Amino acid sequence: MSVPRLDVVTIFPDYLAPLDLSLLGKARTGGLVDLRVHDLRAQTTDRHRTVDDAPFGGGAGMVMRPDVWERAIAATAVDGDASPDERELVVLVPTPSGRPLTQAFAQELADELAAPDVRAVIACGRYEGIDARLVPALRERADVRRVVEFSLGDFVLNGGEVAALALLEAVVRLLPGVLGNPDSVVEESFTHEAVLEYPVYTRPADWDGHEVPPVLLSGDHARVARWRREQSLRRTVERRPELVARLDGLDELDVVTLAEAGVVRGRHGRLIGPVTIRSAHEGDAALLADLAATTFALACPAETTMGDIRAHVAAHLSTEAFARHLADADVTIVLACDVGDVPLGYALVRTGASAAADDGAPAGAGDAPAELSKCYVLPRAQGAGVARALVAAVVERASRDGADHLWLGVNGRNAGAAAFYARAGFAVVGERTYRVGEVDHRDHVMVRPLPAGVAD
Ligand code: JB8
Repeated sequence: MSVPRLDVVTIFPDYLAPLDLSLLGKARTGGLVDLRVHDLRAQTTDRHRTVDDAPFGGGAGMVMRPDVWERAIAATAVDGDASPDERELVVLVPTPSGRPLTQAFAQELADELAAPDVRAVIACGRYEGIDARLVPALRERADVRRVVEFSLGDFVLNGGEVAALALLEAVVRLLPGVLGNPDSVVEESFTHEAVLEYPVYTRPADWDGHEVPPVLLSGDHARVARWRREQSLRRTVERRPELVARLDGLDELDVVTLAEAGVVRGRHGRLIGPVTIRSAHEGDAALLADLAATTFALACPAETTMGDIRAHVAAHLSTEAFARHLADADVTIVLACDVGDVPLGYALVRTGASAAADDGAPAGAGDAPAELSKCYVLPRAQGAGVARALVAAVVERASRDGADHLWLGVNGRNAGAAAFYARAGFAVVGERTYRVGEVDHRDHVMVRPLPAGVAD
């Protein structure tokens, strides 16, 4: 019977001494894993045992030689054993430019290594890294199954040894028979879905006045489970908001917990948030043109032709048009973005003379108009309060700029949008014509008063 096998090649074998300790040490002495460490320099051929050389093209530091590395990786198969190890190789190369190490990848490797025909070699570089020809050359070898360059995260180590230790610890504990209690694996962060773990406590219940949350002393298992779930979700929103969009299998209580933490569901059930509202800046013209073309097309009545939509987009929603808006002191654009700064919607408001001069500006609504010229949200983020947040941001900015009322035109066929604006405090005061390409559309004109602005 073959035992899962992993070899580490390094110029600092002593760096991997911790592999003798704790769970990994026990797994090795218990025969659950065959873990071997090799000195790269054993494969050098010169008197000085050289593993590196100067970089072609110049620059700081030294680069590891590919020939020594290839010999060292191949030599792991004939490491003092009676017969060479014929298993296919998964070569793992720690590098800051590799793909981030995840629980899913650790599990994939553990599954692969539990099979009898695969083994792994971890190639720990130092200096400026290994000659870039090594990885593609390894991929061409018949005994190499795959090569994965991986990273622990967005920080830089002095070499791959610590990353190798981390990977080994993550993988070996998942190998069959290594952990006494496989339940503890199943319950952990990242195993099923990407939520962070809840906080844990032990005795004393009152430690110098620092008390354990009372629910944990209640003995009510359902309440304890609920509280832990809430803590997991809240932590995830706060510390790893980028994981939130991937959550699924949420129950109603989860949805309430998330809403309290600022995360809501969009119309298609996607989780949205935390959404940030920011003023658009000069660099956003192209992004705005993209967003505007998509949202405008989707907001047109169904019979609007592609030709008319294209003509309107080219004339009014180009990158150049948005660049002009962004440079115009009378125009304010606010963007709603998700945690990755990916735009979800935008609003454009005009103040000053151009807001009063626009076709359709209502008479008699006040002295200082602001026009909500555009307010659009991508379908996937609709129903999540994003438009409400955009209107609130526009109201705040227009009042600060001294406007006393906000008006807009909304397509007469778009009852949903008109109802939304009614909920946001707008009332219909008239009609106007709005030309899209070659076609005149009837718009409702709506107005709402603005609160007196707070001058800064
Ligand atoms: C030279 O930060 B790291 C890392 C850094 C390294 C090498 C390998 C990995 C080799 N510097 O993951």
